Amino acid sequence: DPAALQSWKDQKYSMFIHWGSIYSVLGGVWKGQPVSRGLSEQIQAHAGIYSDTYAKVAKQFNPELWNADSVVLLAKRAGMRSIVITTKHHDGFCMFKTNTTDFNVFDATPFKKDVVRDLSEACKRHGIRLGLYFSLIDWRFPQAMPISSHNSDQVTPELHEYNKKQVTELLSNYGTISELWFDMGSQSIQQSKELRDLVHKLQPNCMVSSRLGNDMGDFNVMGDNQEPDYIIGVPWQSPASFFDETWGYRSWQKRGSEEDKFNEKLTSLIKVVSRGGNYLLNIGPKGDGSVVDFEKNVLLKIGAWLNRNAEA
Ligand code: FUL
Repeated sequence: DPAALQSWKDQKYSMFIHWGSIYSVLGGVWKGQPVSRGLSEQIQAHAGIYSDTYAKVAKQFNPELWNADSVVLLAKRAGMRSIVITTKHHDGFCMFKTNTTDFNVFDATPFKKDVVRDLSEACKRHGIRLGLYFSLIDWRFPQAMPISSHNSDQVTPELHEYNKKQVTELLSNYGTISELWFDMGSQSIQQSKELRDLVHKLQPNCMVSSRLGNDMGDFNVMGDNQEPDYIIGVPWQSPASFFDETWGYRSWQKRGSEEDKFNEKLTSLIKVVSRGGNYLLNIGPKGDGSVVDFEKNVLLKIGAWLNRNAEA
């Protein structure tokens, strides 16, 4: 639908949130040691953690500092027009209440809340759109390929059916969803087509990311932290992390100066938006639900700059 596409393009600048009940609690540390290999949201693969051991960490997840309203207000103050949150990352842990598995934030943590519901309601209250990240890889699923760090496992027929059930829940239970941010798994043409059709059947205006594979997306996602040097014709997006090394919270990340990061990210934002893209800038909240101060401060600086330079 051209109107849906245009309003997606008009967003220009959005917040990405990588938050998981297990990897955000670990924060890039395993057995007291920093895990420097790989992205921290993928610590299970990079530190070689067995599934049952990994799953137990969910018992520690009780984020008393999580406040969906203040996250949404931060996005708004930063000048962002939508939020995309991880509903399920490669570790397979669901940040929503699902009938498909107990490996979810409602059933497997002391928090006992549906994070996607919580955020969707806050988004509605404050009038900002919500999109959902959904990994097509699932290291937890019994018939999936074993855990690997290369991120391109073949999606088995069983996993595909399971993913479809979860996508159906996500597009039925949380109101209007602006984009379904599928992340890479190796899908057959038929699998990609079925997922795309399912999304459009449930929510015709929901935009599908190109990482669904087989050219079935409604918009093109660049590589992580990649910004094209030229103007491209199709709707596109640059997903950006604060630091190349991670999207999920990493407690020992060296962050440097907020001013430098502000300049770097503002430059990227301008470059992407002036070329017609959507800049999707990530935050990685901690396991206790709080937003990292460094990230918050940089976002607020960008928001203040945008306000000062807004068209009259
Ligand atoms: C990648 C994932 O493998 C990363 O963990 C992260 O979610 C990034 C946005 O997309 O493909």
